[in-house]
Amino acid sequence: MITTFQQHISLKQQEITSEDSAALLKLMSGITLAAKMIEAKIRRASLSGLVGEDGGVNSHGESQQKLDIYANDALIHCLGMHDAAAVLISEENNEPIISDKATETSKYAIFFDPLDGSSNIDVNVNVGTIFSIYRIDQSVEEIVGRLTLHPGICQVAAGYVLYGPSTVLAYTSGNGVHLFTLDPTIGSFVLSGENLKMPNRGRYYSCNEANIDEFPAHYEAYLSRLRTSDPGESYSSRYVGSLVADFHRTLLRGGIFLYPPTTAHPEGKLRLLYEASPLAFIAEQAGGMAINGEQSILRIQPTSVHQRTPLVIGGCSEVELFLVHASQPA
Ligand code: AHM
Ligand code: MG
Repeated sequence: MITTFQQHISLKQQEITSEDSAALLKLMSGITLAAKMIEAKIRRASLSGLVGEDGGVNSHGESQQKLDIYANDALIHCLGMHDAAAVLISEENNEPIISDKATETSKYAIFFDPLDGSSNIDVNVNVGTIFSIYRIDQSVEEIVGRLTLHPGICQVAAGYVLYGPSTVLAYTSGNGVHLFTLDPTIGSFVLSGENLKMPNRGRYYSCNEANIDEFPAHYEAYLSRLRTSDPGESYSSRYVGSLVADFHRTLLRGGIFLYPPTTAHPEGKLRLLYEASPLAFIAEQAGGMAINGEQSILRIQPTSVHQRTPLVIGGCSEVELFLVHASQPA
């Protein structure tokens, strides 16, 4: 018989504190409902006028697609239906949003990238939703003053939804990584993989090599070594340009994904709190590693909600090999 996502979280309740488990059930029910709404809109986007830009810009000055706006509204609505969320932090909003139903007992901050992979939205290529949940110890008034940020190691749960040929949800609350596939015939995310393990080594490296002249020298040298690996250990490249899709392949097949600093983005392009950290939590729970080129992503103390970071993530041996090459003179 099947196990749904909600059943799986309930069954795992004894592994986390009861307070966290009750709140996580509410939060995850909000996220899965929003994911199903987003999934349905993506499937029909080109038939219902939901393609193209909306005309607005997001917190990074990037133009917003209509589906970015829809996905953001869906998540804010669905996460705001319960009192578990105190504050919502989205890529699409400059400032943290106090949840509609927040009370003094609301103890969670949810960071999310509503629809990751903007350049792929209009061309029917995989996109995703990334989320990260923290327990916070601030009143609503204090949050309005300034939300206290914690390193990724403090995440209570994290995951992503990948809208691909099938829609899958990967999730961790610190007890392994579990995978659920949306069964459209019953409208539920159904367990399709438990305790996933990222292969230590893989055959693929994944990065936007069009930017290679802008990468720091040690990234160039490392990529050059991958390209000239011995036969039998040689790599192929794969790059979708949607972080969720590139990471999902890396989780299942192994290998390494890199988004180095570039001239255009000297701090890296990806966002620490709602892109790199949740995927780092998943990677580490699956036996992989994630660094900013030097230190563990999960140990970085954030200084702002939309902070960017370089990202090197993948199988343990792959990331360790990167570190060895990075420490050698070019
Ligand atoms: P987005 O959140 O606006 O979609 O930007 C993040 C995306 C990632 O999904 C992907 O890894 C990266 O940007 C691709 O960037 P580039 O086109 O520079 O390779
Ligand atoms: Mg993104």
